[in-house]
Amino acid sequence: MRPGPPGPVDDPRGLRLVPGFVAPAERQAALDWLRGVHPLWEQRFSTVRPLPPREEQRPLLRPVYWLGNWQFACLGYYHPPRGTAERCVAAEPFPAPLQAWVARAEALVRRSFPPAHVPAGWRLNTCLVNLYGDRLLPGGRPEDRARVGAHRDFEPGPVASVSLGARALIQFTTPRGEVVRQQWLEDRSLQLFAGPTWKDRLFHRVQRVDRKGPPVDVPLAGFHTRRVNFTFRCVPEADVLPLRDLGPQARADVWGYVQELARTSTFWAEALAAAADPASGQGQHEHR
Ligand SMILES: O=C(O)CCC(=O)C(=O)O
Repeated sequence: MRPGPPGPVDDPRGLRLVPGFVAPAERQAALDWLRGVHPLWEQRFSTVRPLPPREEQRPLLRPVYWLGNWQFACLGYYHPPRGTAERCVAAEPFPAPLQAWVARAEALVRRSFPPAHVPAGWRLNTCLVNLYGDRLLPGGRPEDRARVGAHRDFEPGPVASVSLGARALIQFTTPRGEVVRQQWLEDRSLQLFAGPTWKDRLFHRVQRVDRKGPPVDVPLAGFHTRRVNFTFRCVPEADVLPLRDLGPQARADVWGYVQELARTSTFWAEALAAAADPASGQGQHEHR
């Protein structure tokens, strides 16, 4: 495969780009919702146990927010077949504007791709909200953080990715790093990818995000956002645990983050209270 031109792509083997998928009023409603939550700037590894060999602690490139279940970086993300236990912590449900996208995206997936690409029980029950932009260094100098390295998404079945704000250049690459397709993800677009070629064999990465584009007004301390991406995936329900059911190690790893979330989220405040309740027999960990 050779690099393709930027622009709409329809490949029945598992790639579909839908410009204008999000209506302007939905865009506004999604950004209004985002302004009311508290994205986290996670550390890549646990802050309460030794680092893995040859790794250095580092913050993620960007603030994130998860819905459906939260895959804390320090728990190692969802990575079947072996990395499924204690990776996904039950999180807030999707707000109304995102529910509407999910219903339409699921229907489009079933219309666009072969049934073999859609596992039994597949539904988009998980969303990673990525904020792309500049970290503001002391003195206000911006440091561009708007990229994602090459990776695969390991959740089973198709992935649906909604973009708001400045356009991003996404590239699909072979395991050896050759670019086989690149395309711009514009404001209000949807990208679907699925199947053995586009989702399972190829990697994808965000190479850069334009400096100019339709603004996304999401005020965050120390960060200037110019693009928001909502990546919807499917995690089997059996692999999603309420906070209170995490074992002591995983609970200690995420406790500080959950305390931070609980300051502005009723869902997380209740999860924290349920997990900290001595009647649950698990006690409380204060460590951050
Ligand atoms: O921002 C994007 O368009 C892609 C995000 C992504 O690759 C991911 O969240 O796994």
